[in-house]
Amino acid sequence: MRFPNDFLFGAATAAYQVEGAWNEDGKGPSNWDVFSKIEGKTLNGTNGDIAIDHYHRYKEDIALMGKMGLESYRFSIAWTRIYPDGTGKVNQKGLDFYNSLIDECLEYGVVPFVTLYHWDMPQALEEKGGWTNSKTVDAFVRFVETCFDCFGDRVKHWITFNESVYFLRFGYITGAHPPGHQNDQKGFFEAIVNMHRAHARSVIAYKERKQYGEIGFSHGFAPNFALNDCKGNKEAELHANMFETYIYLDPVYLGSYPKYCQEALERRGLKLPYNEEDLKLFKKASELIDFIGLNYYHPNTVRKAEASKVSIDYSREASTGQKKQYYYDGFYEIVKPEGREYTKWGWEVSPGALLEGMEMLRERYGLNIRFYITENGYGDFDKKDETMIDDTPRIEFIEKHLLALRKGIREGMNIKGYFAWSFIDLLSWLNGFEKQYGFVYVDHDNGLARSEKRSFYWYKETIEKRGENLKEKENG
Ligand code: BGP
Repeated sequence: MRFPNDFLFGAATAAYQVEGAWNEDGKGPSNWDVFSKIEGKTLNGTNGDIAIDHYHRYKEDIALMGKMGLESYRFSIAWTRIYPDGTGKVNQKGLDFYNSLIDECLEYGVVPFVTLYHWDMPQALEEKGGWTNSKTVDAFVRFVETCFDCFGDRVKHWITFNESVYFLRFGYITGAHPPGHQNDQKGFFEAIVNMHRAHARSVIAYKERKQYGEIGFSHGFAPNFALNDCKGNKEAELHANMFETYIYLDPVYLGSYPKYCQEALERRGLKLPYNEEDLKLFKKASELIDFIGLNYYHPNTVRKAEASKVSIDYSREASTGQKKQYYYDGFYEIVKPEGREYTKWGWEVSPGALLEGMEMLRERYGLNIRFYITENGYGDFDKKDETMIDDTPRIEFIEKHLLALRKGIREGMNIKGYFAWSFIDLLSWLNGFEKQYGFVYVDHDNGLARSEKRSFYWYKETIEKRGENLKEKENG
């Protein structure tokens, strides 16, 4: 079976991870520009000041996309290029940059798929409380309206937020992301509600413009499965899915927070600080939203934790999955059963769990809900040698996941596209330049020179043949 003709084969990046030029052409400092320079926060003190210099080399990079026949490029817009300090005047040079990046994509027939918030917020707003401050919501809405007005004639696919589950948990609980708060539970729940307000207002603002494109929300989707059927572990599974997925997606797709979460929070003297007006807003936006974006790398296996043993691990390694993780309320822990396949960073490889997880979402949000896989990929240590980099493990990983999606489509799932993370090697937020995902290698010892890896040609062929080349191995 070929993938349907309207299924998009894409690849993704995010502004902070590729652009560099952190203080050029009027760009303001972002929270990540500041946070990454705090000692110990990132691997070997790596930061995005230069990243892979996509800001200056985007034409070369998009030409490579053209050479590959890539159908869609998912990238994010740095808020700080458009509004350097979050409020105040728009920066024309920022608009110019994205206008020309979008035009360049279209020149090569590459469909732009734009993320509005991929974690880099103006530092000036972060200093005033970031997502805990309702003024950030107003500033964000102004930013996205500017993007719709300036780019919406050519951009027809939008994502409001990337992985709120991670930037909020790491930002307010583990401290691994900005603003670096540790166990700030009040701030955490305020930030969740403000993020949902910003999302809902953005969706409504987009639809009011009648630009006839689609808009969605990308979730960092790690579906949780109980270690076994014992009652406590099943409770852990439910709790984990509620607090890692449904608390983020229910307001977006159903217009309200899960009752389960509200009751669990009340028992701990906490609450989600929303009101009736918010619910009306969420409901309206939930009726307008077009798709769910899933960033899927791995599932989690969970078991009930022994509350007495639980403590939050604030280390960078815990946030990257390299160390054991406890959920911060002490309810469950993530375990890594033996005999399964894991990446070098301890992420379980399981295309089947993606489909199972998508079934869970269809049950909750509707069988015909439209999906895009907005990220999926394989992090590895790719080392340059004399010849082309042979990244066969990456090819195998992506192939398995595409086969699972094809099965899902055959069984009636409404899946409209797949974005490999990442098009090109880039900066990992916490893992520096060591953990690479790209089809294109970037040589940091040779002026950031680009070269294609074996996976580049494999993906090219997959796109050309619309997945028919994957057929033989489907049952193997
Ligand atoms: C997702 C982010 C991406 C990217 C990816 C890989 O959570 O949306 O921006 O970083 O994960 O993560 P890592 O580099 O930590 O392996």
